[in-house]
Amino acid sequence: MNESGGKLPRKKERSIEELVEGIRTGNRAILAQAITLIESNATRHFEKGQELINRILPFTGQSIRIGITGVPGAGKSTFIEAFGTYLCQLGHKVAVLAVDPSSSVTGGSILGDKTRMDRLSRDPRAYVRPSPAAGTLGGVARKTRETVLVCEAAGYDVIIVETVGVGQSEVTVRSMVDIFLLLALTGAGDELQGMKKGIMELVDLLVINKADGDNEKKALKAKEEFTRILHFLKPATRGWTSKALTCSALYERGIPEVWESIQEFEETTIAQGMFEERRASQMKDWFYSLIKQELETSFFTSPVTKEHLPYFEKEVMSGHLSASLGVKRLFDEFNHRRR
Ligand SMILES: Nc1nc2c(ncn2[C@@H]2O[C@H](COP(=O)(O)OP(=O)(O)OP(=O)(O)O)[C@@H](O)[C@H]2O)c(=O)[nH]1
Ligand SMILES: [Mg+2]
Repeated sequence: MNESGGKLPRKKERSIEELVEGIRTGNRAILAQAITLIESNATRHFEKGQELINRILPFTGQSIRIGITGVPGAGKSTFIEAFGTYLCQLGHKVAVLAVDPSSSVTGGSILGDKTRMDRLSRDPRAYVRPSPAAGTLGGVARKTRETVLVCEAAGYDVIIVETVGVGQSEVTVRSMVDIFLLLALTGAGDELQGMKKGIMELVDLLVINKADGDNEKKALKAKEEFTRILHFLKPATRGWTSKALTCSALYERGIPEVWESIQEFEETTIAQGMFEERRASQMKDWFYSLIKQELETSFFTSPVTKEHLPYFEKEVMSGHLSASLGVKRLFDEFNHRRR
C-alpha cells in the first residue's frame, strides 16, 4: 500500500478514537492513515472519514494556509524545500499538500513523480503528502481541503498547498488558502514568464525565482516594473496591495523575506477582518458546492431518473422535444414520484 491511496487493510483499521488520539499526539503513521481514509473513494471509508473530520474540527483553523503555483520548472519544489526547511528551523511545523488535477488524465501524479523535497520530507517537523491519486479536480479538492484540516489538528501551523496550475486548479487552490503566491521567472527579455491571463487577480505575492547569476539583474528589474504596475491592478485581497519579491530557491536567498511578507499579509488582513471573512466565505462556497454535487448525484442515481432519462434523451436527440422542455418533464417525474 502506498501513502497516497490504496486500500486500508481491514485488520489494521483503527477506530475513530484511535485516529483522533494519534493525530493529536503527532503520530505520523496514524496521520498518514487518517489521510488515506479521507482520500479513499469507498463508501464505508467516506462515512468514517466524515465522522473523523467532524471530531477533529474543534482543533482546526489555527494555521496559515499558503497556496503556491507556478509553471513546471519555475522552482516550486526547490522553493518549498528551502522555504519549508527555513520555517522548521524557526520552530514551525510545516505540511505540504498538492492539488494535481493532471493525475486524473495521466493516472499518475505529476507532482509526485519528480523531486519530492527529500530534505524537507526527512525533517521531523515537516509532513510532505503527495497529491491524492486520480480523480476529478472537484474530488481532489475535497480531499485536499479535508487533509488541511487533519494536518491542522495534528499541530501543523503552516500548510502549503502546491499546484502546477493546470486548467482551473489555481482558482480551486485559491478557494482553500489564506494567501496565494505565484512563483514566476523572467524571460529572455525582462518580461515575466508563465503568467496566465487573469492570474494576477488571484495573486497576493509574486515571487520571481532564480534571481541568481546572470539572471539576478533581470529579476530585480522585473520586480521593479511589476511593483510599478501593481497599484493599477485590482487587489486580489481587499485591503492588501499585492507585492513582488525576488528569491533564489536554489541558493536559498530571499526566503526569510517571503515569510516576512506572508506574516505582514496575515497581520494586515486579520486587523481588517478580511482574514476571517474570507475563511467564512470559503466555507460557505464549499458547503454550496457540496450541495450541488449531492443534488447531481442523487438525481442521476435515482431510480426515477434512471427509468425516464433514456426516453427523454431520445426525444430530445430526435428533435421531438426541446432540451428545456425535456428537462422540465423529467423533473416533473422526479419531483412527483419522490413525494
Ligand atoms: N539557478 C536556479 N535554478 C533553480 C532555482 N530554483 C530551482 N531551480 C532549478 O530549476 C529546475 C526546476 O526546479 P523545480 O523545483 O523542480 O521546479 P518545479 O516548479 O517544482 O517544477 P515541476 O515540478 O515540474 O512543476 C531544477 O533544475 C532546479 O534546480 C533557483 O533559484 N535558481
Ligand atoms: Mg516540482
